[in-house]
Amino acid sequence: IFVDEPLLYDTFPPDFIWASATSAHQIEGAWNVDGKGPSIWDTYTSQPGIVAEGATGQTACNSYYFYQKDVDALKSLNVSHYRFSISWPRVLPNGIGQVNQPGIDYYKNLIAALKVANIQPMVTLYHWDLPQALEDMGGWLNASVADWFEEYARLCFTQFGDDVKIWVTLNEPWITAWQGPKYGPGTYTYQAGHNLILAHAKAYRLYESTFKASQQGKVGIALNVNWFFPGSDLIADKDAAERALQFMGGWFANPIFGSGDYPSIMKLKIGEKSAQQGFNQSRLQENTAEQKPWQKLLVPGSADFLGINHYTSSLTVNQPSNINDVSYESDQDLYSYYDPSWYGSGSPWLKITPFGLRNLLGWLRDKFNNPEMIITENGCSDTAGNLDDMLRIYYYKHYINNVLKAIKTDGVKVSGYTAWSLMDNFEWRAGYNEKFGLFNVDFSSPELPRTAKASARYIAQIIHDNGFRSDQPCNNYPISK
Ligand code: PNW
Repeated sequence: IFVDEPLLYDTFPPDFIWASATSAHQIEGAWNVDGKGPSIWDTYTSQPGIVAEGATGQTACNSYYFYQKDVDALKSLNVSHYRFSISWPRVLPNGIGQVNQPGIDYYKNLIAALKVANIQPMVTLYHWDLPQALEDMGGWLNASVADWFEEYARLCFTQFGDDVKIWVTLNEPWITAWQGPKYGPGTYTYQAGHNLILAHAKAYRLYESTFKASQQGKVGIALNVNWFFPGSDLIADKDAAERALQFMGGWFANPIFGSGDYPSIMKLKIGEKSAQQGFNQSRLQENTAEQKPWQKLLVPGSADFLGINHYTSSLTVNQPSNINDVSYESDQDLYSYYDPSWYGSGSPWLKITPFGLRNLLGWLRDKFNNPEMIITENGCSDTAGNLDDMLRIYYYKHYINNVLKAIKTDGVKVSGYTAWSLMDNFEWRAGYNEKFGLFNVDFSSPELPRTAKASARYIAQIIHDNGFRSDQPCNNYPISK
């Protein structure tokens, strides 16, 4: 299972979506100009000792001013789409209420520049930069957050919906609920998850009722799901790998794309543990009266496509945890690790396991009735940012080929692929040390020039060919200026 089969030389379906991606906080800079309100990441990075080397997103790639450079870079990739995100506090400085016109203008200008380049926008509403004003009111734990998000979504659909035909409501709610601002062990995590699902569903239903007929777009959500191989052939370890998938992907996918409820294994595990731990109801908060309306009406079927952010795999074994440890991790009773033979990357959590993506796509096809899927992120980091990035070419070659096999051999409905990222950028807590770009950004120069890496040329060729030609060696993308 750890060895790649030979490459499949074939093409993707016609009209396949080819994209590259960024997010607002990771590239825009201009964090406090033209009326933008602060986001939780502006606050977070201003505290010492949080982000590597005290890095911030205050300037980043300065795309607020240099967006034309981004469009030029995208053009050279031959992409049909650009996945970017809107900064909620740039258009609504307080999260709700007063609209910031310069923020609206910025995204209108970006969309206009894309139009000139014949590139379609694929727009994420929320890529982690919550307005600080909303965080001050409890953020994703406040029961009103779904209504705040709906108001923000309404503004974006109204302002940009004539030009945007693919919307992603939330990027990786799993991160927001669990890893982002740690909302507390094992209870707040699920409460935030619950509110995130509601927020997504409200935005979807708003689009469906008010905008879809005239704007004719699609609305989905981007879930990050790793692949988990069983660490052995023992039934207990196979069950543990399945459990890991359900806790990571099923948590959000099952309410939206599946039964409408949380995965039964989550209900069972969290329910049992909560009882043993003395809680008077499950920390997952399922089956409460207040939850019923969304289960029945709002959430099931609230997406036109399933966005998948996928990077890596791990091996998983069953491992009962200490019952006194109240946490999302411990609820799963498992242990995950990496096979030492897997190639690494610039990020400790990212091992190069292209075969995992094909397994994951098959699993999602089976669990969620073969939904339309778009790979909304896939990519690889290094720390050097070198232009002759053979590792990234290897990564893209094999991951994209596994997507092709999933479509052509396994009958999975994948309608698009998005490379993360267009350019080196602010990689959250890793600062500028972990570089995912197809384009290098020289952060020491005030002009922040974007320079194509070899992988940019490789991807441009794949997109040009709409797949893999047999006469296409992977070492044929020299650095030329
Ligand atoms: C994504 N995992 O997060 C984010 O959407 C991007 O903003 C980010 O720059 C990119 O990955 C690279 O880190 C991830 O658990 C979160 O494997 C979690 C995982 C992968 C990616």
